[in-house]
Amino acid sequence: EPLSLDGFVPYPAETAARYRAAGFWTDQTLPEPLFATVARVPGKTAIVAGETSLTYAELGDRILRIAAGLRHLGVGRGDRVVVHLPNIPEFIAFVYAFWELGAIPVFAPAAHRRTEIEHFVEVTEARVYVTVARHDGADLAALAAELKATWPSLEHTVVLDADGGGADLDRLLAHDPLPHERRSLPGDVALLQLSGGTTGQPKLIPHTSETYLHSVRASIPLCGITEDSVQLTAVPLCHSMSVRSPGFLSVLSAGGTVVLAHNGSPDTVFPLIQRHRVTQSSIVPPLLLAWLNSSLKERYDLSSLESLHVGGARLSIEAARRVRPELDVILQQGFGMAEGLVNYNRFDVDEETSVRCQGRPISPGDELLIVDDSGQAVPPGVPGHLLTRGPSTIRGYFRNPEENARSFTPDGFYRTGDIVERDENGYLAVVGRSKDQINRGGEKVAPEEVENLILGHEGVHDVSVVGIPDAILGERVKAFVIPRAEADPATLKLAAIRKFLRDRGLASYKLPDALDVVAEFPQTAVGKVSKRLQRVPQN
Ligand code: J2J
Repeated sequence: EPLSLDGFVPYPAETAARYRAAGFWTDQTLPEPLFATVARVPGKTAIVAGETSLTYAELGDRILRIAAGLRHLGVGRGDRVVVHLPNIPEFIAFVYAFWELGAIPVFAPAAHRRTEIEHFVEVTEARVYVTVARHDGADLAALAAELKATWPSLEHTVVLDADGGGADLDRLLAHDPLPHERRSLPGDVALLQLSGGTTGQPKLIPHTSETYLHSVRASIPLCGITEDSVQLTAVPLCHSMSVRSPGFLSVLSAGGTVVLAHNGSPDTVFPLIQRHRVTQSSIVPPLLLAWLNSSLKERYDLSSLESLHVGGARLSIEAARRVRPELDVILQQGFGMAEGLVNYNRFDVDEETSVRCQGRPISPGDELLIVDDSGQAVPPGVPGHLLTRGPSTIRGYFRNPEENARSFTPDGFYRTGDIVERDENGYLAVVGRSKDQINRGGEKVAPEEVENLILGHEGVHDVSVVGIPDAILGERVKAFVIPRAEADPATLKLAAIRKFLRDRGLASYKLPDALDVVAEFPQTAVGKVSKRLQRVPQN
């Protein structure tokens, strides 16, 4: 009866039994908390986006109509589908419709382009691709047509208007709603999220209803989510922070309201906070800085805001200190990862902990190891590599045995690649990183992926991509290029390389922000490229 899906690394049977006995994993599938809310408070507002607003009854009806339409197309339990949508209500409606059917959505960031999406379709053998006709200047309708013509598994594409809606949606909504019932099991893989990425291609993270809802249930009280919560979603909906930390899954199960914004800039979100009396938002540090530094702060009534969850990248202590005096809200730092583990500062921590630390695990089932280079546990106050295992954390990436051998220990601990320091009370501070990854304001860039594409340029002999310090983003992307002797220098300018990568269908946040053409790379003692030296600002 459990779904068998090749490429999913299961939990050992005795571990699964223990998580169920402890109540970490419950007998619930992802759509069930939402439909309980629909039954409880049908007339309450579930989602607001622009001038659109949906009550719980309307949202439930839409989900079940879309589900009926998708089932008519043959979509069912275990089918992989790619959801590639910006922050519009259809994102939420479609993922719930797929969950209702037991299908497995891949949460593809709207910023992704052909290179990334094609990889997801290929690896997952996706049967459906849902997108908008245009996004940020890109013709995604054309991409949908191209993918459908190229990949035999891809039977259906659903192309919405840029702001949602359109004929493809109307066709689905014309169906009578399916009855809401269980069509999958709590232990089935229910979604595939993207890992931050350190390798040539983005890795897929398989969560079940059990692993995911455990994180949701723990987040609700720790983030103060109730029926009165009005949550603003200003970072991409596909991000863990928007889905489950505490995210729309928490708010919709509590009976609150989710307000969607296309971006997080003050001129977009401050009017929304004032108008909808927003109480909570989960944001990345660059957005927080923009809010703190905006003169619009005084022009809008932001007094409804109670707490801000800030995570995804390092927040400076100086910025953290400004939050309470300047915005009059509780700053709740968090340190999570799509692979599973989430840490939050509790609301009642002292001021120093709230600005210096990024939280402690949200589940008593989370196991943390903090070790030195030789694998020995380090005492409190000493930085070490963080490894973790627990009821929300995966045991392996989807269909990626080579990466799993590197990223997971034989007894199932995930090597986070983060260097952390734990204090006497168990609170963590993220102090560094051992993985080759760039954290561009919370958006993760795998240097290897960008390097591989640049190596395809005819004028390039070798390339190294690193993160360099940036006052707002924390880091930005820099490429060092060694040209071929015969290369035309004009083709190696920053703008030319960015266009080259864009033409290859790479998401724009991964494009180099800076580029140096050099004769050679600095070397380490053992003759490898020293990315550490390349990160040092040149002037
Ligand atoms: C420094 N680095 C941080 C922080 C994340 C919930 C769920 C997921 C994420 C997330 C999240 C950091 N300071 N406060 O933030 O609150 C870096 C680490 C980590 C990686 C995971 C949340 N918070 N990071 O960010 O899968 O390097 O998930 O391993 O996108 O982000 O990135 P991601």
